[in-house]
Amino acid sequence: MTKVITYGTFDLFHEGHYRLLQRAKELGDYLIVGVTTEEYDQARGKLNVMDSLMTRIENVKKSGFADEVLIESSPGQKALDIQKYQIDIFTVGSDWAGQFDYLKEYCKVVYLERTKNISSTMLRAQRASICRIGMIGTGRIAERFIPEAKLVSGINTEAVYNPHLESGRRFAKRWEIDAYESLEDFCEAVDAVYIAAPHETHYQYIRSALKHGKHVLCEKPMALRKSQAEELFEYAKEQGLILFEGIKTAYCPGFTRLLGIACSGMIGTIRNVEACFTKLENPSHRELTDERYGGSFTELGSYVMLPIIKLLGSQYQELRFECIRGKNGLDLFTKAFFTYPEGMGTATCGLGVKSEGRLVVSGTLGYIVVEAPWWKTAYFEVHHENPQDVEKFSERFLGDGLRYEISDFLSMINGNSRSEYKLTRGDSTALAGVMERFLEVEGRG
Ligand code: C2G
Repeated sequence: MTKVITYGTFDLFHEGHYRLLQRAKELGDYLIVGVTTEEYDQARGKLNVMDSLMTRIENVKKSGFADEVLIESSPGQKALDIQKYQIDIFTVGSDWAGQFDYLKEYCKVVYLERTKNISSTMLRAQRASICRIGMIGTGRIAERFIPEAKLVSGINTEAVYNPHLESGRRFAKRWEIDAYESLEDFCEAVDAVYIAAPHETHYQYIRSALKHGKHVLCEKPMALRKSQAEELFEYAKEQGLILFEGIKTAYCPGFTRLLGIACSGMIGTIRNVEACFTKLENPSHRELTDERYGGSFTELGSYVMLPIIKLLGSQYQELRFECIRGKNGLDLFTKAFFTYPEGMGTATCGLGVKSEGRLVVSGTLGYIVVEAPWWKTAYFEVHHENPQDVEKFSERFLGDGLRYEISDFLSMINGNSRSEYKLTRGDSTALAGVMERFLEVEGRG
């Protein structure tokens, strides 16, 4: 008797799950299915699981393919189960291709092609449908999006669009999704759009997606003019659609906890916020060659401005910039100075100069210090006058961190507005206004 085993969350049970179990059973005579526990999903960073473990087990059983169901509650369990149950074949969908090759030591490993275009037919009875998301852009950040989106239950990446059709086709083949040659067809195939294209194309792509009635998650900087940001948010509101700016720091648990503590009075009144983020970039990359929209501030400014805008607001009295520029005039290292009635902020970023990436929030009773990579906040300290009096805080930050913004984006789409406060339309509009000012001052407006 050939024994087969597979594992999954099986949340919001859909065709992809059904077909996986069907083909898994066909691989042998006896199929064991491991269903993940809430705790294990938490630990491996799978977010937004809607159905309880019992519901997910029931749905697997109802499929009729499982001869036995067990629960998966820890990372090392697969190898132990395979030995304990004398398994011949381990199988899982091809979105995991290569990631379970270590199990070849114990049994045959088979990756079954994942199912594309999950419709909601099987989900009619479910209280939440699967959100089909498409990506505009196929660059480095786009490459990071798909593995992160896979760990957010309830969302399926189905499509990609790139005006350079060959790039789109190559990306689609690599990630087993569909490439579209027209933006219209692309929009028709999805419920929401993730924009990871060059900065200056964001405005048009957001407008097109909203016009097609699609929710939008757009990489930062979402807009390079305040009026554009205001117009886009207004248009999204009129259409009853969600428009999110993707600054992953804003949605990560550690950063939101830091903001809560900073505003709790624990460090008194906030007087100064200093954030620094530098990343030495290859001089041949777009960030340092695009003389209109390249440079440090358009690339990293959204991150280093975020804590200032979130903690001191957008009603600054003065704003000025100091830059070190390269031969082509692009800013290699930039400081933005914000002056408020009772506080100040300094946002420092650089692609051509390396510095200590630190965030310091200073108050009348103490200060918060976050070492690099503070933009992926996982640990921070609260210091007071007495150097012995230090409080330490840590929050998990998993993977590339895009899953947090994707999870919040999805919950907003599903009508749960509890995440809105993390990055409001006011925040994004203020950030666009600073970008606009910077480009004006640089003569690139
Ligand atoms: N699947 C698929 N097609 C889809 C979606 C999922 O074939 N459109 C497959 C997955 O590859 C997996 C199974 O269905 O083999 C269950 O998917 P999930 O519930 O998303 O489980 P996952 O998070 O992929 O966990 O330890 C758990 C395993 O690592 C799989």
